[in-house]
Amino acid sequence: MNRPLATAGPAEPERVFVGVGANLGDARAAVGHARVAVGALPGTRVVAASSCWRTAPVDASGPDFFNAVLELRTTLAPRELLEALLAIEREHGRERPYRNAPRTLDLDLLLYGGRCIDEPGLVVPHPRMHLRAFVLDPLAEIAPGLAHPVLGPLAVWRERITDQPIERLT
Ligand code: PH2
Ligand code: MG
Ligand code: MG
Repeated sequence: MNRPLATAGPAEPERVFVGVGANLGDARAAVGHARVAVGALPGTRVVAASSCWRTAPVDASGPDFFNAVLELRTTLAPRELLEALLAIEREHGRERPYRNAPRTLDLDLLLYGGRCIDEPGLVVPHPRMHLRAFVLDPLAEIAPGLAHPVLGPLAVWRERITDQPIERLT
């Protein structure tokens, strides 16, 4: 009997959200380039992109960040998509000298449909997404009313955050 490969993607495209961040080099340009690069991945379309937001570092040092969120439809499996995002980061010169170091580009898999995944190197939903205004505000722009598959409506989590300066750029 033919069994599907463990790496096989979904037959129908999944609704996926990816967080984009950068605070090193031409960080604002990198956020725009990321949208193009993600949209060029096989089996993948960017169906919505938030504004670019300027945000103060959270649990990190260095310059302010530029952040955005992309909504995709993709037939890439979660692990395939993760590897592809890491490859785009590397193409943008991403280095990891220490945890939360300033970076030329960070692409985080936030939500993959309603799935919960907890594997080495691949945790979805992103474990801190509900605690970060730099994720929740861009996400609410393109997907108002969205609920986390375990933690519920994300707007409720956003209301609890009062100490993370963030500004939408036009
Ligand atoms: N990413 C982090 C840690 N802190 N702070 C802001 N403002 N934006 C980020 O993208 C960010 C952060 C870890 O990836
Ligand atoms: Mg990150
Ligand atoms: Mg990351």
